[in-house]
Amino acid sequence: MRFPQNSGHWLKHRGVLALLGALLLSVTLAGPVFAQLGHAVPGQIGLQDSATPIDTEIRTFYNGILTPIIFAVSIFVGALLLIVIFRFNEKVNPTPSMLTHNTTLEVAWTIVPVLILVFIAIPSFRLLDHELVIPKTDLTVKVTGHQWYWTYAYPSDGFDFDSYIKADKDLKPGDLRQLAVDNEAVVPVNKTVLVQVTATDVIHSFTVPSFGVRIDAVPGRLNQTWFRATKEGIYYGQCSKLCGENHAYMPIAFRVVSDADYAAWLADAKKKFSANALPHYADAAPAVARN
Ligand SMILES: [Cu+2]
Repeated sequence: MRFPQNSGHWLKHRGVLALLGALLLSVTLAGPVFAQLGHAVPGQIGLQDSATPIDTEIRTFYNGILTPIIFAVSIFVGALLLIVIFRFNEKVNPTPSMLTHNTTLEVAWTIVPVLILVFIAIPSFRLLDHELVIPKTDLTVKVTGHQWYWTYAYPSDGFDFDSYIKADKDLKPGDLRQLAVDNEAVVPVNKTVLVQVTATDVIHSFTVPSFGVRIDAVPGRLNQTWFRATKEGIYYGQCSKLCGENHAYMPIAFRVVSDADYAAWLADAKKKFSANALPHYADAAPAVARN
C-alpha cells in the first residue's frame, strides 16, 4: 500500500523539478542579451548602459543594493512557501497546530521589513539629492512635449525645432525603427546640460534611460533637470506618461558629439531653423517686467 502512494508523491516532485528545469533551459536558450548604450535591445536583461554620472549611480544603487535585497527576500519567502507546501500539507501533517498568535514573531516581521526599507531609503534619498541639485550648467535645452512630438529649443542660440518620429518608409540603414527621428537634439560631450521641460497640451514625460533622466512635461509648468553625457553617441528615450493615441510614437533622440562637431551642428542648425527663430529668443534684450 505504501509503495504506490510514495511513488505518486515522487512523481509529483519530479514534475515540479522538470518544469523548473525546462524553464531554466528555455531562459538560457533564449540567449539573454546584455544592455547596450543608448537604446534597448530585444531580449535585454538589466538596465541600458549608462552615459552620465547620475545614471552610473542609479545603476550601482539598482544592481548593488536593490537587486540583491529583492533576490534575498524572494528566496526567503519562496523557501517559507515550499516548507509550508511540503512539510505542513494535510497528508504529512494531519493534526495541525492550533497556534494563532506569536508576539515575538509579529514584532519581528514588522520591524525587519521596516529596517530593510530604511536601509534602502538612505542611498535612495542621497541619489535623489544628487539628481535634484543642479550643478553649474554649460548649456540650456528647453524641451516641450506635444501630442505627439517634441520641440527642442536652444534659448541662448535663438532657435528651436520640432522632432518627429521617422515613418517606417523613411528609415535609412542603421536607423532604429520607432526610435529614429527627423531632427535629433544635439549636445556636446562632457558638458552639463540644463533641461527645462514643459508641455503645451497634456502631461508628457521626458525620459532618456542612458542619461538616468525622467521628468514630467506638465502644461503651464517648467520642470528642470540636468545631465552630463560622458560618451559620444546617440541616446534614445520615449515619452513615459500615457498622453493619448500616439503616445508610443514620440521618441526622444539626443546625439552627443565632440565640441567641434557641436559647433558645426550649431552653425548649420541656426541656418536651417532660422525660420523658427522666436522673437523672445532672438535678442538678448533685458526681460520686460511683468506684473
Ligand atoms: Cu506620452
